This record gives sequence, structure tokens and C-alpha cells, in this order.
Amino acid sequence: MTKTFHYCPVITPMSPFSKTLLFLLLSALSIIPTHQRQHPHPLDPLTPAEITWVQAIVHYSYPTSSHTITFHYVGLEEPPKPTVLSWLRNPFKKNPHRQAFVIARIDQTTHEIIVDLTFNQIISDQVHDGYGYPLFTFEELSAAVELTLKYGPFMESINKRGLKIEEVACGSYAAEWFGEKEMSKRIVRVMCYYLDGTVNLYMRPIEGISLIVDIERMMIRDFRDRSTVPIPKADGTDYRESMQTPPLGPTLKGTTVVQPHGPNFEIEGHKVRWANWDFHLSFDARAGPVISLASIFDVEKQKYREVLYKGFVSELFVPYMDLNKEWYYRTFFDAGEYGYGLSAMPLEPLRDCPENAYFMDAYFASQNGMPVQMPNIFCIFERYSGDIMWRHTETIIPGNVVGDFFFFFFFSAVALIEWERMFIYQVREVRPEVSLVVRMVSTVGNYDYINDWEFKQSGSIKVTVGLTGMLQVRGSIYTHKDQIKEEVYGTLLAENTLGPHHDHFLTYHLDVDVDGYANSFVKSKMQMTLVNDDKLPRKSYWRVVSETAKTEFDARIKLGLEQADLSVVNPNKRTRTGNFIGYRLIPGSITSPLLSEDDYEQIRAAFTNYNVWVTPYNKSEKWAGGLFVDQSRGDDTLATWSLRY
Ligand SMILES: *[C@@H]1O[C@H](CO)[C@@H](O)[C@H](O)[C@H]1NC(C)=O
Ligand SMILES: [Cu+2]
Repeated sequence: MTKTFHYCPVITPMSPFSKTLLFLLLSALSIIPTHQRQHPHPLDPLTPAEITWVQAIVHYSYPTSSHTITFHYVGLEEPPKPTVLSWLRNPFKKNPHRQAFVIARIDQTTHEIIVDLTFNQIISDQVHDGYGYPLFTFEELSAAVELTLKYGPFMESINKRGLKIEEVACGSYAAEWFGEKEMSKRIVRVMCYYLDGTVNLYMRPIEGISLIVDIERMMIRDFRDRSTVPIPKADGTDYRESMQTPPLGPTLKGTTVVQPHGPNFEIEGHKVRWANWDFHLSFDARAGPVISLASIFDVEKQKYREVLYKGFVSELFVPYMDLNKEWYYRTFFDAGEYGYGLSAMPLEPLRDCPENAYFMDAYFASQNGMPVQMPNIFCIFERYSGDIMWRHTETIIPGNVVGDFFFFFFFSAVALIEWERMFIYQVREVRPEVSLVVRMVSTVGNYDYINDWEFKQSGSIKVTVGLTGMLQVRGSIYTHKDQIKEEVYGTLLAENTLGPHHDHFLTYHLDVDVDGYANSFVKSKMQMTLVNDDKLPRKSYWRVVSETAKTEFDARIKLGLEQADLSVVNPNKRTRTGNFIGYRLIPGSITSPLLSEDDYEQIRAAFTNYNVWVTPYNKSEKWAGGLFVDQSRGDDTLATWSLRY
């Protein structure tokens, strides 16, 4: 569970320097590349130098000599959308100020700070006194584990089980909220696993222990050891190829991707141009990849047309269904608690991404506010996997000898000749499916989420998430299904190993701007219609009835209940024949929560109550589960925002 990152070679400013002095110092050392200093794209993520600079400015107001301060989020404070749009229309205009949004814990209170990097000062500093706490930092998550491994009663429990403490590995997990009235301190629960002969620690949970760590004061707040169930065996759990006996199967001959003339994309800083697409790719500690300003080139009009202002993963809800004392709380919010971007791992060339991939690094701020480099966090590549984008063969054009086709069946020797003749008269047109993929893999504990944004020449954007990695399993006394006479909340997967039922809900924030800013959301229902006309040969048909959502309330959709097409249209732009110009939202497999709406985790995850929500643009409504998710109480979610009108 260790993350290896390389600290980048930036200088550590020491407060209290004068702000101007510091700025000069940084520029003099040319840490900010010249082109970026002059013209960063307004949506570029903060550079390492900017992150360092943000830290210095915050420290200037809150010197560490008299304050305890930890940085929980440092990211770009995006200019408001109208500012970005007007900047786009007039690129000669001065760039908007670079600003950073900081969430810090200062003397045990949560601050939301906006730092202006042009004015070199804090321009807004608000104390958050509502519910919920910011993202955990790696430092506090690992400090809680260290504390646990040295805690006397815990060590005793390990001894009592006949285990070796040096083979124990632990992780820290959000404690969530289950209706407590009092405001809880910032805490985590620690769960431990046993290695001893495997690296697949998730398959060897040490059950029965509950341990709560106060991460503000870094002390154990509660410890219980209830029972012991056997730890599943290590045999056969190691996933490393070298440990597989027997091997996984025949080794395949290698596959390569060859692009003798080089890639078809151009990357300039964070701008990506490929085929007919143009977009901006940024990194956010919480969201991971952020796609902005995606537009598509219209060959007829000879200009780019807007499609997507912004898209990113807004929240990820993972509730487990196991109600045991050590399990019931596992209802994680992977983006808002741990950071979908923070949990990203370097991609391995030739395995995570093909040979023709381009890799991009990212930066985040550690707990002390210093930038940390995350190498190879995104890869961008052209995908051709032998699929067809579009095709047609035409056989009924006059002059074509379709009839000869039948010879094929009756006189195959003759037919071979006829078959060839047929091709001559056919019209056949095929276009291969080549697309552009932007990939990030986020490893949140046991799971690895493969997050892809795929841009297609047909004009569509496809988002996919592949779930891989390890299951989170529970140790159990059972070795065969027939022994089980109680509710075990899952499936017995192996001896002493239960796989508890759970879900993964990924919520995407998609700010769609089709052909401009003003868009409407249209639901087109396919409606069965009865015919009451004897002169017509049919009794029924279906037709399309379209409704434009008027309020946020109207636009809440549960997919699968009715046959409907969802689209975002620009009501001010029409095609030559008068149809609205729009984009369809095509769902993949449909799922919905099976928890009661008044259950605590579901109140906090009320954004999963519907599959689609539509809200007007509001710069501060980015996170479906709210800005402060750890121990949140559901008062700042997509569900509450949608009740406003
Ligand atoms: C924007 O969102 C915030 C947070 O939900 C809310 O307080 C504010 O009223 C919203 N603004 C508008 C104009 O709806
Ligand atoms: Cu899962």
C-alpha cells in the first residue's frame, strides 16, 4: 500500500520571505518554463512551481511557527465558464488570473482558500463549519497504520492469533456516518491483513478487530477484538506471474502496434488534437482526468464546433452489504474521501498502454503543500483493434449479377468464378474504427479502476471504466456452501473466504455545450400508439414524443423504466432541414441502488437515486456527493441541489 513518487526538484521557500522576493527568486531560477509563465492555458493544472508558490503564500498568512497546517487539496481554481468562453473567442485578450483552490486544515478547522497567483495573495479564506471533512492525505492514512502496528493491545491480538507482526499490513479507511448526532472528530478505521507467503494481502483479512484512529491527534480512540475466524490460506493467492503454478496458460506470441508514419495526434502542453477532435486534458487530485473544451472539426463549415465544456468523474460510491460489526461501515466514497486522481498509479508502458502511447505526468500537493510528481499518470494512444466503424456492400445496383449468387450453393466449382464476377459489380465501402484513448488507472486500495475517455471519428465520446485488481473479501469459518445456515452477505469464494455483495457507482459530471453555451435536455419517449382506423392495415406502431426538461426536478431520470432517448440539444441551432442539433447520451448497462432512501449511506449518496440529473451551470457544484465527503450527512449533494427549483 505504499506509493512511490518522486519529489520534484523545486526549492522550498521559507516563510516569512517577502512575497515579491519569493516570486523573483522563483523566476530567476526559471522554474516556471518561460512559455508557461507567459501563456498558460487557463485550464492547465497547477505547475509544480505554482503549487510551491501557493504553499508559500498560505504559509505567509499562517506561519507554521504559530499554526498547524495540513494541505488536503490544492488545485486550479478555474476561471468561471463565461470568462473561459470569452477568452477562447478572443485569444489576444489577457489570460485570466491564475488562481488556486486550497482546502487546508489550519489549527483543527477546515479552510477553503483561494490564492491568486497574479496578485500573490489570498483573496478568499472561509472556514467550513458545516458537516464533512476534506480528502484524507497519504501522510495521515499511513500514520494511522504505523500507530496501529505499534499499539500494544493490537500487537497482543496478533500474538493471540499466532501471527507474526512483521507480516501484518494495514490500510486506513473512512469511518463514514451512521446517524450520529454529535460532530465526530476526523477519524479513520484501520483494517489489517496477513501477508506470510503472499503479496495478495486482500485475500487474507484479519477479522474480528475494530480499530479507530483519531487522525487529528494521531491517537487510537477505540480498539475492540471480538472474535477470531481463520485467515484464508496464502496458497494460490499470489497474482505475480512468476508465482503462478501451473502457469496461466500458453504464452502468446507478442503483438505490436506499428505506426510507421508516427501518431496522428499533436500534443501541446495539455492540448490534444487528433483527427477531427480538439480538447484539453488536465489532472485533478480528486477527479483524475478532466477533459475540457472538446470540440469537433466541421469540414463543411471549416471550423471547430463545441461539444463538451468539461467532463470528469465526480464521485464514486462503493457500498458493501455486509452488516457485521467490522464491515457495516464500508460504504466508501472513493473520489471525495481518497481522491480518484490521488490514487492514480504510474502506467506501465507496453502493458497498461500500447507501444504507440504518449505518457503525461501529473502533480499533486502533499500534506505539507509541496508538489509531488506522479510520473506516467495518463497515456494517450490511438486504438485500432480491428473493429469496423462503418461499412456497406451494395448488391442491387442495376447491372449487378445478384442472381449468380445462387450458383454458389448448387455448383460450387462454377460458383467460384461467379462469386468473383459478383465482386466486380458490387460497391463495397468499409471504414475501420480508429479512435483516440486517454487513460488513467486509479488504484483505490484493493481495486484498480481503468478509466478511459475514447474519442471517435464518428463524433462520439465514450467513457468506460474497467474494474480490476482484488476483491475485498471477508474471512469466514466456512469451507463449503452447504455449511452456511445464516446470512453471510455474499458468496463463499474459496475456503474461509467470503466475497461480500457490493456496488460501484461512478458518477460523471458532463457539462455538455453542443454548438454553444445554451443547451436543453430533451427526453424522447418511444410510445406505443394504437390505430383506430379500419382503412389502415396495422393496429399499432410506435412514435416519438419529445419533452424538454423545464426544471431540474423534471430532468431526473431513472433509466430502464421506459424506452427513451436522452439528448442534449441546442435549441437555437438547427440543421438545414430544421432539426435541432444535439448529442445523444447513450447509457451502457443500467444499474440503480438497492438501499432504502433513508439509509444513512444512501442519504449521503443520494446522487445515485437517479441515473441522470441535469442542473444549470454552477461553478461550485462539481462534486455529486458534496465538497466535503468524509463523514458528510447528505446536505450538499446533487439530490439537494436538484430540489432547489
Ligand atoms: C451554486 O451552488 C451553490 C452550492 O450548491 C449554492 O449555494 C448557490 O446558491 C448556487 N448558485 C446559484 C445561482 O444557483
Ligand atoms: Cu467490486
